[in-house]
Amino acid sequence: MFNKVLIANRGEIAIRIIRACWELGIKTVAVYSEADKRSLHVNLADEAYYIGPAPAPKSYLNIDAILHIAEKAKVDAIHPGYGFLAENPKFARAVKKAGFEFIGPNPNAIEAMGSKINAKKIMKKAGVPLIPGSDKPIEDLDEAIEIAKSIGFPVVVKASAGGGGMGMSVAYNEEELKEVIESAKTIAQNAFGDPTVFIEKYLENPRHIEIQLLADRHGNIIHLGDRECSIQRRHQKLIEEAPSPIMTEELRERMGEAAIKAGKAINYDSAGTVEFLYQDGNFYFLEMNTRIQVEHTVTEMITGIDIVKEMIKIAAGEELSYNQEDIEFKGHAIECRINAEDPLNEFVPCPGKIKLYRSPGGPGVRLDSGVCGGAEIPPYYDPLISKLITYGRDRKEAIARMRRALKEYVIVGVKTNIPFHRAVLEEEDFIKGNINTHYVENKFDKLKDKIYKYELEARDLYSVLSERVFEKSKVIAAVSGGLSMYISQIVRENGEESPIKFKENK
Ligand code: MV4
Repeated sequence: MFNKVLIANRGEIAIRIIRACWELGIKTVAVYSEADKRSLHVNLADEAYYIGPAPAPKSYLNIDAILHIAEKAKVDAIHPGYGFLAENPKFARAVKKAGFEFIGPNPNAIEAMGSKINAKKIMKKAGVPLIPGSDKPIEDLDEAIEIAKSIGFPVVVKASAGGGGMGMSVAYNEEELKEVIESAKTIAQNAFGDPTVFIEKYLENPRHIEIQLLADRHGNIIHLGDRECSIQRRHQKLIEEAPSPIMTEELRERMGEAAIKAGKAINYDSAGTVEFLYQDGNFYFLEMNTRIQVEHTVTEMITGIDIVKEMIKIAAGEELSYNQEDIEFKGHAIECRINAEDPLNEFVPCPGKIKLYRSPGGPGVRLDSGVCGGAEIPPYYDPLISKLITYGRDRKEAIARMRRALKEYVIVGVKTNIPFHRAVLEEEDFIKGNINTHYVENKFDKLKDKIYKYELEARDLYSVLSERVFEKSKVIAAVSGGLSMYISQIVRENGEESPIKFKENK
């Protein structure tokens, strides 16, 4: 096993990896940018080294700077986390070339899944179900029209170098297809430096369901079941759960088998995820993520397996210590991504200083947080503050615990999407499990009022907790928002006479 690991990432995932290392008796090395000098991951790690200015290209994407620290700190391996350099085959190769182990899959597997056309070709050969369409680049318009007619409109034109939703446009007829192809090529060239596009049947109301894989470097591969990831906005996932509300044992077996075929086809050898679109009883390969994912937590809760520890053990050359029959799925888990953003203002990021922080806890609650009170959410990176995960014996209990935990969670100083989550967790179709990838856009008008109500409650808390203003109207607003506990507590601390009478709770 490794003696020391460098974590080439920041925030909650850096902390998640530190925790896995500590449990395995491994020392940890953090790296940080100018913006993260006082971040929690730096504070927690056994050692921490500055790698450059705040913008990611100068720090967390700076391969030379990271390898220089790896040498200086004498680490054995590097974990890339997610985002940044996690799916960059050049980085994985450079890490190995410099003599360190890369805690992730072999670089060829990363590279093979980087091109979406190439991924489709491999999966077709492996017998993984694909969305009808071309597995070749679109050369000219006539060819595209021919394919579109044979699979039927609507169709979608996608960038081969894309992924995660970038460079996708839908056409409902021939005229639209003409316009879309040229613009898709231009967008693909500008965004990825590669104008290659391909065409697929457009599924109008799919669910996004993915399968977690674990594969070792000895040819063993298993799946850890499914996750439902349909609650997203502009390709940013907001809520994930395991299992999917529509999952049956039979469907999980079929999807798991398809995912294992996908993994075997590229000699996969780490934790990875195969994404599927599901519609009308059928599922289709979408893409494969060759990294640890944000939402791995919900799978950990229902399987009892520590996926990050497994990744590290696999990279150290260990064999998987269980096979498929040993994997049991128990209960239900939900994850809410807590972001510093303003849901009522187009979800714009809201970086800033957290003035007051109170984390939820209690039965069935897990909080993977990158912050503590006084922390700064920098404007340079994604605005994820933490991941709140609840577990229950069934979905109903997981939802009840999430609603309760969101109510306990206090973050003062930056706007957060907690009010959004509270609104969704009370919405009828979400509760019924009636969701697809369009849920947030379709339901937003219905959710607005409730988001606003919970924002007001949060705002009252702000005035009560941080300013300690006891203007009568504010206190009454706060009390009506259910905050009398805080007020009475602060009033007592300040030795002041409360402007209103509190009921004695006996
Ligand atoms: C699709 C699709 C419908 N039909 N492909 C978006 C992310 C990118 N990797 C693939 N995506 C989609 N591909 C066909 N043929 C709908 C989406 C899609 C989506 C997929 C997963 C999760 C959220 C999504 C949101 C919008 C569109």
